[in-house]
Amino acid sequence: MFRLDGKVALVTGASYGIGFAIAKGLANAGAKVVFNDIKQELVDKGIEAYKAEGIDAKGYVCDVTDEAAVNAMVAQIEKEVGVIDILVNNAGIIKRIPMHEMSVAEFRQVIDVDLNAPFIVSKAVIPAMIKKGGGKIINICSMMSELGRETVSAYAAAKGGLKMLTRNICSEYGEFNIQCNGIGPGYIATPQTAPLRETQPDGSRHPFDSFICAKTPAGRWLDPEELVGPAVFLASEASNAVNGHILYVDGGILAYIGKQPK
Ligand code: NAP
Ligand code: GCO
Repeated sequence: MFRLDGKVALVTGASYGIGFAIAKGLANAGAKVVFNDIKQELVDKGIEAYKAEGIDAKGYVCDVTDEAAVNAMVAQIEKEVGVIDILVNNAGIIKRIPMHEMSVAEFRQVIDVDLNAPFIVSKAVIPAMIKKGGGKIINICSMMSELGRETVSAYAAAKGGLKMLTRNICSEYGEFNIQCNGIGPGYIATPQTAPLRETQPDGSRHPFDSFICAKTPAGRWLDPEELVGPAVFLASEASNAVNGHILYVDGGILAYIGKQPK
């Protein structure tokens, strides 16, 4: 029941990072994977990276905030590959700026990519999923779907909204056998979090690096590959009775008060 043979899976923003790891995992479970990125050079690099893993993925250049481009990409995928059975809304950005210093334009940009885009892409794939008799939508949420922290006001607002968009798609389309769930990763070692792990000029660890390890029971950053099992589960028929759920893959961060400083 964890196999995805015969299914078409679209993972947005999946040239690298979490999206790439999840797409690879879905492919290894049998899915035909398609992905998009903003830049052709990244799509090309992504295709090479998938090929190096023995995966024949199809890549499309598309900015997920551009509704016309998304609709055109989905139509092209349906024509060239098939109806999208599994959508992973992964593409996302973050801006780490104190709220009182963040411009409205910067706030809007994060909301656009992290919240409006999952709406746009989900809206584009749902009609064909209904016609086909069902589908799976997986939204990549965050610790910030539950918690706030300094400098990430736009991101937390977007990811909190994405949690509720997930629940609303579940509510509105469950009757059409569409399951919409979220994955809430903890702190994952990817380019997005690289600035939080940089070695300091004096050779010490970034303060945030030490902080997150103290907040994670296992005392470490998580790897993108550790999201693959949860993603395959939520993409497969094994989760047909799971709907509107945010599966936190955080190593226990949300359950833990944090390690007492020595
Ligand atoms: P990442 O390394 O920054 O990768 C993000 C991907 O999204 C990139 O391929 C990026 O492409 C693409 N993207 C950004 N804006 C796009 C747009 N408008 N249209 C199409 N593609 C776009 O981030 P990540 O760490 O893999 O994170 C992936 C997702 O997981 C995000 O939603 C993030 O919020 C979420 N997340 C990350 C963590 C973590 O600790 N890393 C934890 C929880 C949740 P470009 O390079 O062309 O911009
Ligand atoms: C940050 C991090 C986090 C992670 C992730 C945690 O600056 O706090 O980037 O936001 O990306 O979302 O779940």
